[in-house]
Amino acid sequence: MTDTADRTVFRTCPLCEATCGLQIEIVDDAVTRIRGDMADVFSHGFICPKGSTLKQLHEDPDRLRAPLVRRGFDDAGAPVFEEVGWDEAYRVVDEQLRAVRETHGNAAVGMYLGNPGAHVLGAATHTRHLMKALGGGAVFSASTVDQMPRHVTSGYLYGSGGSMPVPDIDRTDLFVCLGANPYASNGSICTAPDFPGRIEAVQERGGRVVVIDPRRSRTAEQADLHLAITPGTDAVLLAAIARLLLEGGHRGTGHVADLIDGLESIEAALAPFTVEMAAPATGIDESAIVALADEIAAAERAAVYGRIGTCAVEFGTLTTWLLDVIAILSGNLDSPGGTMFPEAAHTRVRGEKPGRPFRVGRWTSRVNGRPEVQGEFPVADLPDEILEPGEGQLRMIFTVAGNPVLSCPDGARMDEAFAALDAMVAVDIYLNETTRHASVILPPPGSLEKSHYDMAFTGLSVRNVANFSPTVFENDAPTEEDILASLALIALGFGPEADPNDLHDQVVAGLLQAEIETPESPVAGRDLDELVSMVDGDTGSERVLDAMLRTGVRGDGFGSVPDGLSLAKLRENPHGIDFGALEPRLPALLRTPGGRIDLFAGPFAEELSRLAERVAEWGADDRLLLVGRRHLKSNNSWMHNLPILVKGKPRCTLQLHPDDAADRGLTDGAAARISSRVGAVVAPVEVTDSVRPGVVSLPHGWGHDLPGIRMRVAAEHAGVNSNVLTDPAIIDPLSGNAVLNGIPVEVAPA
Ligand SMILES: Nc1nc2c(c(=O)[nH]1)N[C@H]1C(S)=C(S)[C@@H](COP(=O)(O)OP(=O)(O)OC[C@H]3O[C@@H](n4cnc5c(=O)[nH]c(N)nc54)[C@H](O)[C@@H]3O)O[C@H]1N2
Ligand SMILES: Nc1nc2c(c(=O)[nH]1)N[C@H]1C(S)=C(S)[C@@H](COP(=O)(O)OP(=O)(O)OC[C@H]3O[C@@H](n4cnc5c(=O)[nH]c(N)nc54)[C@H](O)[C@@H]3O)O[C@H]1N2
Ligand code: SF4
Ligand SMILES: [Mo]
Repeated sequence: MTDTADRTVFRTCPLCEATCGLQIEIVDDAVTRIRGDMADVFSHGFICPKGSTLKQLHEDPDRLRAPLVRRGFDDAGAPVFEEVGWDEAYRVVDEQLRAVRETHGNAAVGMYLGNPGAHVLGAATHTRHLMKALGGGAVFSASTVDQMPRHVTSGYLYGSGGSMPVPDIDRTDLFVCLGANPYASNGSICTAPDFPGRIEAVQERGGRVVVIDPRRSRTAEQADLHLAITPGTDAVLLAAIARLLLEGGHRGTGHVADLIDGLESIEAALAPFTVEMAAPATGIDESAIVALADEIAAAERAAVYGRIGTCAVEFGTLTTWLLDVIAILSGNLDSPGGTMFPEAAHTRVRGEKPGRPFRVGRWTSRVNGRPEVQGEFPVADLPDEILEPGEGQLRMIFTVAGNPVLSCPDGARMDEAFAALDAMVAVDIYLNETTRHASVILPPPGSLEKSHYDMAFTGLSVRNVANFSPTVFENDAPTEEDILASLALIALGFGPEADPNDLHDQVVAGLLQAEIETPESPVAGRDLDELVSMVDGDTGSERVLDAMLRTGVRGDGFGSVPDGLSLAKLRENPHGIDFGALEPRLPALLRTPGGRIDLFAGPFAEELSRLAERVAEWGADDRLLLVGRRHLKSNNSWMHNLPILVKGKPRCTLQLHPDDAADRGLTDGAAARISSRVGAVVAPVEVTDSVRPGVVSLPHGWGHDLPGIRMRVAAEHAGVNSNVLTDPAIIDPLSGNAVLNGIPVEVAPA
């Protein structure tokens, strides 16, 4: 603490998946300084330029602090909002929900859940209760513009969509990174604060880093080898590598090899994917493909990792499956330095237990007949579900921490759809491109006004760690979970005045009762009232967290496990607790019916055939292929209102290779019209050889020029919405994930 600070607090940054520890100094109830917490057990002082902006976010005059209710539209058609008290806001929600349900039924009320929901404790503990209370309507989330292929692959292979292997970056000798740029994103489905430092450490200890990306990203610049792949073709590359591994006699090693079924079919399924076929399809030389396969086979420990560029593509699930197949064949799954399964402290204690077969399509979507996946429909279909008339048409949507108008496919039609709703409730901190369509906006407290524990990312982390961040600035407004609980109680018919604490109490009791009834649980057979009376926490979600931690794999079992974990113990350790490097978890983790890993539990053989057929079509289209990119100072669509993050050169530019620019008569800075099957935008050109010829790149999350938003800084740095170009008709059929990369576009002078 500098001598002038009144107090210094430590907390985990909630903005991205890296979970960096922050040291925050406060004078007179204002943040004076934020820097990396040198004592944080995981991040050791690392911080990116966004970490310190929790101060600016907290102080942002545009951040909503009171509910807004729409009272009509002005002459220009922009919504007119009135600031109201919470009682009035809940009363309006109750009235509107009743009206929609009475006229159109429960199925007319849907939900969209956005990304920050995974970064907010109250949303992690309570969103599902709102979902259950709304009961019936279609659910959509940012998962189908992101990682749904990972869930589906894990569901088929390991019996649970939540069992996701992460690269053991700190112990690997070979890090192969496909379609991810951790120097900008700081990592995803791999929580590793200071990811760049961890990559450089691989090289410092004599290991190698290979990046496969159509762009020479910052991560690619750092790599020992960069292979500029044709967008959307990673599945072909990986299939060829898997085929080469099989040819070389690699069929897995150790405890995992003994668990694998389906090896006898895989050779035939991969037969079409010869190196000769893969090279022209991927744009990578035959010799480079063979060398990469050899390198993976020869490495003592190799971690082959893929992210957005491998998920948000037409063969996203197949690509993700192939990543795991390669890990299995090369003996790197569940093995130190390979890809491993983290174990969050709040994980339930259940022992080895076979499960039911993973299934999708238990119900299908109304308009396009798409299968449900993990209880959701593809968000690419959301506009159809709102705009197409008929029984079950969506008339009301609840959004929690989402901005689909900018973040999801066919942005223009998404916007049109939200405008067509009878009612919409947004739990959100800004009046933005999506929430401007809300009839009621309910703002949760800001990041420094709520406590924090990473429910999602402790389960995706390269070390097993836990940390808790108490609220920095107390206030009387409802917490995120209070809002979700109040909405759930309204949806259940208890009315707008119901006490959210009643729901919190029920959630805690329900969770503990399930533990009491589970023989393996550390609290099996205990008395419910006794346990409930012992639960600690100042808020609803803190109480749920304490109950989960104490009954979790490292828990104190409410007194039965000496030195075990609890919320109180996390409070005593403000820099976090490190439980060490990841440990092998197979077969105990498996929830497949036979307790084994069946490579063909899902329709992967059929999908390989479909891929082989599609490869023949590629190349016939000579349009440019659009991919995205992230910048360290952005966070999807919602942090462009902070001056410190948007100052400098405009970043929403179309990157175009010099050859492609010359062909089209485009020069640096010129305005280009980019058009796809579904839409067109105009953006300034940035001529650069960092993109492969034939590939153009435009970042997402921009387009803040829509009328009626209350984000004054963002509006001055509007940029264009790249998702106006995203075609909702093409999705990854196995997961419903949108295709955000490799979109065919025409580019011409504007
Ligand atoms: N600064 C910042 N950090 C973020 C975010 C942010 O918006 N800004 N968003 C967060 C979120 S929600 C997520 S999910 C993560 C995402 O984390 P990452 O996946 O690391 O995100 P990107 O930086 O978009 O990297 C994707 C890379 O894939 C490449 N690519 C595109 N198409 C293909 C392809 O077909 N094949 C291959 N091999 N590569 C391809 C792109 O050129 C790009 O470099 O980042 C998180 N962190
Ligand atoms: N073309 C293209 N499109 C993409 C991607 C891409 O790579 N390319 N990436 C995709 C990915 S990986 C993702 S995850 C999605 C993200 O999709 P979304 O989650 O729908 O979009 P965000 O831009 O993250 O918007 C987050 C919203 O949450 C609000 N918010 C912020 N903090 C809080 C909070 O504490 N509580 C609440 N209740 N609300 C809060 C913000 O105001 C904003 O409205 O975008 C996807 N879109
Ligand atoms: S890397 Fe992510 S978690 Fe770390 S300071 Fe930056 S935004 Fe926060
Ligand atoms: Mo994401």
